[in-house]
Amino acid sequence: MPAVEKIAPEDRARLIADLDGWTDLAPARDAIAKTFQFKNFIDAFGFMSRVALKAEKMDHHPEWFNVYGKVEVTLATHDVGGLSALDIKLAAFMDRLQ
Ligand code: H2B
Repeated sequence: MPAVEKIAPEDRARLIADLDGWTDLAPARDAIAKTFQFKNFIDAFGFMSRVALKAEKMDHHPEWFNVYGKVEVTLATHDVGGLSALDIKLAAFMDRLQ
């Protein structure tokens, strides 16, 4: 049994709604996504650097794509093939940095 588990279907919508502006990608994919917009590359990269340190601590890593001040983030837990509490935790951390 994996250390983390998929979020139960009955909890999913509420947990995502409690975050700040994350989109549920289901049914296309069991994942959440958000685009962060910063005023320039340095601010975007600063955000990514802080998230990178947190991700390493959590051993839980984002999928992301950066162009100048824009950072497109997708969160999913590859080990369980879907969304877990780790994704919610990392998403909330990113929201606090915004
Ligand atoms: N990140 C994400 N997003 N999902 C995972 O399942 C995952 C991870 N697993 N980071 C971790 C690393 C695992 O591969 C290592 C071996 O602990």
